[in-house]
Amino acid sequence: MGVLNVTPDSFSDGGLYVDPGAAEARGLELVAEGAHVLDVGGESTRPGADPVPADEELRRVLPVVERLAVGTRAPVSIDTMKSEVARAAVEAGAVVVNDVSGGLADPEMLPTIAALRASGHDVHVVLMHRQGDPRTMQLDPRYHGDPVREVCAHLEGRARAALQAGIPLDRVTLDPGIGFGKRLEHNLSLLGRLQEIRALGHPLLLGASRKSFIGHITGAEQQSDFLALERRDRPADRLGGTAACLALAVAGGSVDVVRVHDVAVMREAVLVAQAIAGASSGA
Ligand code: HH2
Repeated sequence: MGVLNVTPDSFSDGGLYVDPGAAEARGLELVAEGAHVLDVGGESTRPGADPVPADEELRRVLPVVERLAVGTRAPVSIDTMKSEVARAAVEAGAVVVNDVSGGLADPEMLPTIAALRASGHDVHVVLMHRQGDPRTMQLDPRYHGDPVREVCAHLEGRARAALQAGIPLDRVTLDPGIGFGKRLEHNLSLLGRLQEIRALGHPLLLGASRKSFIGHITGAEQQSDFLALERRDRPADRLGGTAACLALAVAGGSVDVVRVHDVAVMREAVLVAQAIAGASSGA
């Protein structure tokens, strides 16, 4: 899944694709690099981000969804927490709704997806775990016990809510929400135990691309000498860390979709990891 943020303020690519023509060109580039799905988002969810009104989000994403739905064979996903945006995007050609609030931010989200499905749109939904909202989620994230078990229990509940709203379980993908209300140790536990979340029986999506926990591990943020300034920790430079996460997750057989900004490089990482895992399992 290639990331296409049509926002002025996303943490790693904000402002690059606000013009619909530039966004369309980037979408086509991501597909050429090997993306199977394009995830279009009009509201940043980075820590500290302010919410965007629905009319502004629609103004950003709709022209891009419309263009890509006709301009490429890759399915288009809409990254939104608002049912109004999800509905308009699906009517414009999107076939996946990626909701980082797991359907909780807007009580109409799951019923809207069910209604769209009933009217003939075979919409899939991605339900992600997060704790808190973007403005506050990284201030002091805590889990009462085992964070992985808490995330599993939460996601199981969200999948049940989707089913109750009328969305079949085979159309629900789950996501542990790396970086959303999680400290480094929480992210690492989740990344190391993805198979426990995958055991819930749903496809699993992983969004680790360029995220700040990578910079925390590599230590670039703490270095203060001149060279470190040259090598400062910029999100677009977290390629090696992103590739390591993806390779381990894919080789462990526990993820089905990886959401990435750097499709060509991550495609290589995934293919090599899969080949090694396949050879060592005799497949
Ligand atoms: N992460 C981001 C946005 N959407 N969706 C899912 N399912 N999983 C994720 O981990 C996820 C997501 C944050 O990354 P990005 O879109 O690059 O940044 P921003 O939210 O600042 O636009």
